[in-house]
Amino acid sequence: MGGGGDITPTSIPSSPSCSSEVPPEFAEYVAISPVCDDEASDECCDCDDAEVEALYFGRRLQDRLREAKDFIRRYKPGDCIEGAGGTKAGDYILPEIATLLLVGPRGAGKSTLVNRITRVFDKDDDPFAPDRAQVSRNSKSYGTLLLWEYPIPRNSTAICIYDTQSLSSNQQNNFKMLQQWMTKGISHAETTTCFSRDTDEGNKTKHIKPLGRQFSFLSCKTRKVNFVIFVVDGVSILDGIESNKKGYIDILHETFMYPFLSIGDDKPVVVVTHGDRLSMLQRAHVQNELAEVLGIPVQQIFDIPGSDDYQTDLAILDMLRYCIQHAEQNLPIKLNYLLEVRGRETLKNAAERLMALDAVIEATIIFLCIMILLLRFSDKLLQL
Ligand SMILES: Nc1nc2c(ncn2[C@@H]2O[C@H](COP(=O)(O)OP(=O)(O)OP(=O)(O)O)[C@@H](O)[C@H]2O)c(=O)[nH]1
Ligand SMILES: [Mg+2]
Repeated sequence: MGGGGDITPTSIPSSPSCSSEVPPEFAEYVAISPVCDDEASDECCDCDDAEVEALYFGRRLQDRLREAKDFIRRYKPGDCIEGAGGTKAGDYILPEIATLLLVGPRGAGKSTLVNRITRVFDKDDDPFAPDRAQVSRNSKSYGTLLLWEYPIPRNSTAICIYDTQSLSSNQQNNFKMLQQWMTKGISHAETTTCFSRDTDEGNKTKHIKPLGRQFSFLSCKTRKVNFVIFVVDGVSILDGIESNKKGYIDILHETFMYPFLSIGDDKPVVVVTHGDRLSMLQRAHVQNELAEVLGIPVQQIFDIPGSDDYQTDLAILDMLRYCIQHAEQNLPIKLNYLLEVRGRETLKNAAERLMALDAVIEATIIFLCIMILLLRFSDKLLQL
């Protein structure tokens, strides 16, 4: 799994003989050992070892998952501020809600990702809750048209993700649209009709405007984007590599490099979706290609398949944690803190200067004393 995930599942289904001790929800990660019989006592030992290993693996995964989920559930803005240089959360301008923005080409899986992220928490809260974001089921549908805020988990007041309309093939429009979102902020149910897809997708724009008006009664808070999640379709990337057609990758590269998408020095996190249509090898290939093209470490790229399993849940939680931690590392510091620090620094500098002056005065006095003593001594010598 990409990013922080380091657990490799076995795809072999578990057998009742060897998985009886393993929590059922982790059965899919359990390695299978041969069934024990009297003639193969050596294999029985292997079976025990494998069982213990599987149990340990399942427990470790369970612990990591619980810890990662708790982190997101308990999080409130300011929690990850490390206090470098003696700073504390109160010294920073904290967002009311940490705001993550999804950016990506058409059909990259942004809305699918919103639903997949939500499901991680719904499993505990409400397993039968319906999906939230509408996915574009086929090429004829318009895709997401409005900026839409989704608290994560559903009832959260600490983290929200914004689903957005897709990037278009017109890079000038993409530039203006993203620059506006990143510099002026974003708000729920906002349309971006001035950057609509009229140039490349004809009269679809007509459908955007009425929708925008429909939701205009909602006056929503404008949020500053705290971190960007760049969503890409792994299958399109692989197609591009294999057919040597660089179009998709070039647009990704150009967009990814827009300076305003970075928060401080941190470029967006990249999520590769593919809906389980790629093999492990192909996924690794796509991840390496992206790391090279975008100039980021593979740890910043999270491979999130469509499958509903615990390892994907962990990748999602790791990705969210990455965003939150990096967002907090770049929060602006309050002016009064700066003034306080500046004031303290100025005082310290003044004190240092005075100390230095003190040393000079001391040296001068000593020098003068020596001179006086020498003069007196020479006086006495002359008198003799
Ligand atoms: N790329 C991708 N598509 C998936 C995945 N899982 C399902 N799909 C299907 O791919 C289509 C596009 O998914 P969406 O999530 O609507 O894509 P989007 O990025 O929100 O697209 P726009 O709203 O048009 O920008 C849908 O038909 C999904 O059902 C996945 O993991 N990756
Ligand atoms: Mg969408």
